Amino acid sequence: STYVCRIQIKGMTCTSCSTTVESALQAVPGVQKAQVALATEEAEIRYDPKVVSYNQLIEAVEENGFEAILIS
Ligand code: 9UX
Repeated sequence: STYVCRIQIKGMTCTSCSTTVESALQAVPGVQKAQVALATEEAEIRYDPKVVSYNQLIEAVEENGFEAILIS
């Protein structure tokens, strides 16, 4: 199955930041697709909720030094 969630990410200041976060999210088992937009400070993530929870997605962002807030 697939859920889609959006996360607000604080602290990204360059495209290297957003690429780091995007790669980290894509590396989490259960994530099918992750797109991070620097301009809007948002990530859109498609994931299998049987494999990964959105709390784990937030942890993956915060492990890289950014603040993550679930928005939908
Ligand atoms: Mo860009 Mo982000 O030089 O922590 S990688 S500011």
